[in-house]
This record gives sequence, C-alpha cells and structure tokens, in this order.
Amino acid sequence: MTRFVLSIATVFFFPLEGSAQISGSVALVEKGGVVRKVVEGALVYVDGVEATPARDLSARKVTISSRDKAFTPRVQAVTVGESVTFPNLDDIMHNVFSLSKGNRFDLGLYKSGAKKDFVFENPGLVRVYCNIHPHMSAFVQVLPNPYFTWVQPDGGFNIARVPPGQYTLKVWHEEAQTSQPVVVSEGGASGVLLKLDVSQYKKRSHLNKFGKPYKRKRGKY
Ligand SMILES: [Cu+2]
Repeated sequence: MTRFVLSIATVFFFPLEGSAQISGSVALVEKGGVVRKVVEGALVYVDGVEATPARDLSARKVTISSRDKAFTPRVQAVTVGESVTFPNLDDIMHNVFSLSKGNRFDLGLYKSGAKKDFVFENPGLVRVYCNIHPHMSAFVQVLPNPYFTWVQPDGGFNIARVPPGQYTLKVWHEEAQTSQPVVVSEGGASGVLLKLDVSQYKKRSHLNKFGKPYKRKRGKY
C-alpha cells in the first residue's frame, strides 16, 4: 500500500520532466573584440537529454516562405520527424532543395501560391537552397529533443523544463558555433555565457541541385 501511495505521489506531484531551466546569454564577438549589439538567428540547444520531451511540438507549424527571392525566416529549428512547409509567396517560380546528408530533398519547381512540405527524419544541419536563385539560402537545424530556444535580440536565452543532469550546451549561428558542458541541478543552471567568435566568417557559395555551378541567364536571375 505504501508503495502504491508513493508511486501515485510520484506521478502526480513529481512530474517526469524537469522543472529546471538553463538561462544565460550569447555574445557574438566580431573583429577587434566588438560585441554585436543585436543577436539574430542564434539557436541554443541541449545535447544529450534522453528524458521524455517536456514540450509537445506536434501542433505547431514551422514555415519557411519564399518571398522577394529570399527565404523567410532564414533559420528554423525542428525536432526529428517534424515537417517544414515551404510556401511560394512570389509571382515567380522557385525550386526549394537540399543536398544535406540525411535530409536530402527536392520539392521541384512550383508556382506562386503553392506550398510543399518536407519531413526531416535525421538530426543535423540542413542547408536549404533554391535551384533557380543561387542567392537564396536558409538553414533548418534538426534536433533530437525539444530543449532548444532562439536567442533574444539582447543576447539572453532561457530553456525551460530541462531534466537535471550533465549535458552539452550548444549554440549555432550561421557565422559561428560553439559548445560547452552544462550541469543542470534541481535549481537549473543560470548565468551561462556563450561566446561566439564571428570574426572569421566567410560567406560560402554552393552548387545547384545537380551538384553543378549555377548558370547565369541573361545576366539576371
Ligand atoms: Cu528561387
């Protein structure tokens, strides 16, 4: 009987997922040690959590639109098995594709107003491009668990309901990435500072969906 009462108490009063949070800030350090004033497109996530997901992400819709010959937003994060919808909001055709290992796809050429989905089945960074417009690029981070968050413009971040444990905290930004160990106690982990050296970043070019260089037509795209 005692055991029964205890197990009921465990279920109702001590939820399986953690109530601890990881909070801190991210600094993007440019040439000369200057810290960028506004942080945009930085993702912080916890690697190594094996507990039941604390957040049900199944109802949310993740979208990357093609608008004004650009992907918007340019960076998204999903958990393994989630899909992203790619609507074409332009008056011209686009062809969204990726050659990234584990999540290769080609949505084909589609017109204004149409949209297509892709389910991301493997963890990792996915580079998304358009086969018509070489300057269009986006990123999808496919993560094994839902313990991630976007960094606020002022650099602050907060990942809620993390189960206590020892993990690796990672931060990804298009221009730099880093990771460091984090110990999450019952009281969480606060004041975590992640510094990214973005001074060495160089924009990279890419090939089309056939693995060939893009062909410029009449000097325009
Ligand atoms: Cu395009």
